[in-house]
Amino acid sequence: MYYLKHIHTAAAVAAVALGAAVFSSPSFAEGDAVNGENIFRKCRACHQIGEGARNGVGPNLTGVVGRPMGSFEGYKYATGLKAANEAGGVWDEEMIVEWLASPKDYIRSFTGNDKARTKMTFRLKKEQDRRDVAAYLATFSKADEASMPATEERMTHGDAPAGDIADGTEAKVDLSGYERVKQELVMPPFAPKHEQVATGKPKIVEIDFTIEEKKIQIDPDGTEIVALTFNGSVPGPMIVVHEGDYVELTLKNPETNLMEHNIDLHVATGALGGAGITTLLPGEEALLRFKATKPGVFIYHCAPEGSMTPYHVTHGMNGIIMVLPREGLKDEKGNSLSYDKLYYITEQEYYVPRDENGNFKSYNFAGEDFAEWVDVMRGLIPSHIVFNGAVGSLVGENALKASVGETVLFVHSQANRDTRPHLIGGHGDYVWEEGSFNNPPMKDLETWFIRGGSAGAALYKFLQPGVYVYLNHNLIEAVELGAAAHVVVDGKWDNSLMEQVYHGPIRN
Ligand code: HEC
Ligand SMILES: [Cu+2]
Repeated sequence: MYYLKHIHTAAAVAAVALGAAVFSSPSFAEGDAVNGENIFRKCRACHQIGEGARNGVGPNLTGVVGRPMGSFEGYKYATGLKAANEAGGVWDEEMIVEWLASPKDYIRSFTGNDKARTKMTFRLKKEQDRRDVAAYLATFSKADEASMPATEERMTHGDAPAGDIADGTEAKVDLSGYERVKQELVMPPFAPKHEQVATGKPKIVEIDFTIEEKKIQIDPDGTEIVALTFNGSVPGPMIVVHEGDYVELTLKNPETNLMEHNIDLHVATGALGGAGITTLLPGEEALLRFKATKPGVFIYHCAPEGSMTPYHVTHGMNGIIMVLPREGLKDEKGNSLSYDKLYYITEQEYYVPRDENGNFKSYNFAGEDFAEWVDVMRGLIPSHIVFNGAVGSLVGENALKASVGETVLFVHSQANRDTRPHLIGGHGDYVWEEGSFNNPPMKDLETWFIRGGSAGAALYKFLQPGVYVYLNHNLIEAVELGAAAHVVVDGKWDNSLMEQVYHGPIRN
């Protein structure tokens, strides 16, 4: 067999050299593994194959020809391949040729279920390409390596068994007394309209999130990534509710997307913060209701499974929900605190892969950078560390604004790494470093610490006009990588706080 394949390959090479006329007939006799290797480059965005291959967006394809469908250990298949597996389906070359024409149609006709779903949306139009790539896959299925041992996969959020959620015996919640309100979400760095002190009884607050996979520019040099976003922005919109409210979050993953997504809200209790019951394939929607029981600022983020979790978070899928105490914010003695403005800053890092010349690479669809991004990510050296999605997103025209005498609440998160906000020329008058409004705020801080995977809040009353820099006081991360914003403050200068008494040549 190996010998024959060799001959075939040599013939193909010769044919190509002769102008490929031989292959223009539509007989599609046999796939050409050499050409198939070329075509497999299109699959590499999502699949690895051969020695040391891991699961990526799609399962490890080593040994897939002759392997039961939907069976690679550690990979979470969608319903279609799971059903095919239970039905005893085993991949052969011919089946893969058909699968690649349209995975969705194939799996629906294979299982006889027109609701069966697959996560693979990619198609190969040309039949010869499909035959060639199937032949290439078959070269990894020699008898002795037909079943490769599964690579060890770490367990994170989305992997855990969603087990005991709702078996139908639990008491129904009585929501009859609750008023419903829809929150009009706004783009960061702004917060939606809200009361600081709640009036009336707890409500049901409806939130609509649509997941968008889209290209965004992340620095002034034109570097782009295919970001993964809640509602199209990095970070996702800020949600604001009060303690005791219910949040009803509708999460949509449109058919036009390529990847699976969900949401884990650190404020929510149970089911992996909601991730366990909101995982959505393209074309699906979920409605999650949870009670906001703890006042504070909390992050939310996407958490699909394994390496996908940090991959999605570092592609933009994170944001903040603020749960205000019903009576509003309080100082350490229980006196009320309020703010004139709220700015919502989410810090996040990117790990953009580089080409052989050291330039940032660009990609065209969600997930295409998966394998390379994960490699950079594992080195723990971000290419960018930014506020609100891009280097310079909060400077110049988009600088934050305030006036002397105004009190501003800065809400800041980092879903993945530690950070240390600092306001150059100002302070944190009241700081809830760990984000919980049930704890008394710390007072008069120079720099505060936001732990990776959390949000914090700092209240400051501006006393002098001018341009303030609000940054991550790891100055390398701020100046070299991007984590800095400007606050432009107008008003009258106060000489009692500071005065330039002299500036000029040295006087003796
Ligand atoms: C954009 C990502 C993506 C691309 C590109 C892609 N696939 Fe897939 N593939 C997937 C995903 C995701 C699955 C798992 C599908 C599921 O669970 O429904 C999958 C499943 C498969 C399976 C079934 C494996 C099994 O264990 O049952 C085969 C075979 C396959 N792909 C072959 C290919 C080939 C060959 C190419 C290139 C021509 C390709 N795929 C391109 C994402 C992709
Ligand atoms: Cu996601």
